[in-house]
Amino acid sequence: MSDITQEFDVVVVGAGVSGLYALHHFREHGFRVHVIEAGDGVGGTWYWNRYPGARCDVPSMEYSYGFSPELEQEWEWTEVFPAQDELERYFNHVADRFDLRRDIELGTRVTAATYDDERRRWVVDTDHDDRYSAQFLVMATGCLSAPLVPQIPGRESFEGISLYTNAWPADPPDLTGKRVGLIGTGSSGVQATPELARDAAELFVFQRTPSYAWPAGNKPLDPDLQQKVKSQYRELRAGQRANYGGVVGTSGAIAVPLPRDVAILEATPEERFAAVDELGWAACRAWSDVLRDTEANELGAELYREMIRRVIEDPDTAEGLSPRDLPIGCKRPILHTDYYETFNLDHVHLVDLRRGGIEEITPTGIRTAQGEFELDVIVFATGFDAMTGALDRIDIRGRDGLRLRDAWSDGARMLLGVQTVGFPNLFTVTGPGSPSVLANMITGAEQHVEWIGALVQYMQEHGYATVEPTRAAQDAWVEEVNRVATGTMYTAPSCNSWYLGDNIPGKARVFLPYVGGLDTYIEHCDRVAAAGYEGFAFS
Ligand code: N01
Repeated sequence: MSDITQEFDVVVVGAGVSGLYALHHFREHGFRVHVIEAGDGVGGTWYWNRYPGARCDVPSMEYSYGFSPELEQEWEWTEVFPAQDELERYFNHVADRFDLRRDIELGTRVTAATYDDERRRWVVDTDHDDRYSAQFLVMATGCLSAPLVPQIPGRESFEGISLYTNAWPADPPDLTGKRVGLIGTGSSGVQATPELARDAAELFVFQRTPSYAWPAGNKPLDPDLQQKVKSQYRELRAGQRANYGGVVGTSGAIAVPLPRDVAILEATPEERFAAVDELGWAACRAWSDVLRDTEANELGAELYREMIRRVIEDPDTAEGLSPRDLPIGCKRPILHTDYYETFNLDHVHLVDLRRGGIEEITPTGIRTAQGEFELDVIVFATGFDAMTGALDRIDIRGRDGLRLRDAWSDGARMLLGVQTVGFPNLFTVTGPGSPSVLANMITGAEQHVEWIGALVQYMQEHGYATVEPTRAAQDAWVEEVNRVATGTMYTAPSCNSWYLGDNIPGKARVFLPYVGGLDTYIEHCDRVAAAGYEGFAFS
């Protein structure tokens, strides 16, 4: 191996939500920490995904760090659901406030990480030809950070402007008066649609699978409410960790209320449609059985489609936007502002690809089986190689040269989403097998970083140099992750999603996040720690 440029205690990969806190936390505990970040700025998701309309679906007062009461008090949020620019400012403020920048290397990509068994340290290579060594490697690489570029024939032949929601330029081109095509109607495409429609002369939304999306009800944050929440932050933070999704529901911001204690299978058609009159978009989920039973789910979906028919003026467009053959709850609910209403504008057109798919991208637009669309701009909102993609793209080699990619060829296997067998002292924050994308990411990331920090401290106290899971404990946790996912709509046969790796050709179909709830997950973690990190082997 060539020469090591610098030695650290901890190398952290990524300066997003998790990486920033990992740096702060480990540094506070006396470690020499170095963070490597591919972007030219901090904030991770909120640095890259700066497409128009990008907004968080967790209330701002909850989608914020809880580790510093001073930070909580001094930062002023402006909206119930924070937009990308506000979040980017927040993470930059955190970086300055806690003097984090001096240990962050921006604009640098980690290319490889190799475990040196003799020295019991990780060797980390970057695309700047640096080679660092560290006892601990923390992969704070994010769950949705490896962009998926769709393999549509002719993509590179397009002579207009190609834009990607997950790598939106800081200085974007003016779309005023342009003919814009948007491919993808997941969260990113749904959020971007109304904003793109604002500027474009014509907007064509190419939809392969319609989404289930609910109005966010976003609004300016009431200053009195902000003060009230600030006075109760300790209880709020405790409540988040004792909550299934890590969201207590401040600011009146519950767009998708919890179900009532009534089964839709027992309701008459009149009662079902009366719920639409009363609850609008929330009606479809307002029943105790909709997320548990596929027949009930289909009745709920019909109420959702009824809302589409009520909002969308053109019946053909309404039918095109209507999800069929996939259950409500197959993915985390999408929150939007005016998505459906946008399709009532004369210059906005749905291209329902179920009626004829994309055949190729040409120099002048998109050719589908339904005809050709002349475009000046194509926006790709086509998603990510989720959960494992960012790790896969680094050549990670553990004990005996084992490649992480090979170890996970049949699906990611981790203990509690923090460690995997064969990769000592390598930790992931919100990795596969943790609640991650199914809960408040900041709450989850803080809990993970603190739990990993306590584990490392335990090692120091006991004179251990390395830690990794036992195979038996890892297998048992993977089984538990599968057990709680079975029977949910997330794993219904008709649900194809990135949670299962379905969007990546050849990726093993394995449900990646832990769906048992952040609260239950934290109980598991606490139990393991209290039992001397049961299931982890030290040397
Ligand atoms: O990506 P996606 P995303 N031809 O994978 C379509 C989080 N997030 O960036 O469904 C045509 O969900 C694809 O079609 P299909 C959130 O967790 C949160 O939107 O595969 N279409 C789909 O419609 C979310 O789940 C927020 O049939 C193609 C779309 O592209 C996750 O990020 C905001 C195609 C991809 O949807 C990912 O969301 C944004 C092709 N070749 C993101 N390839 C918040 O609100 C793909 N598609 C917090």
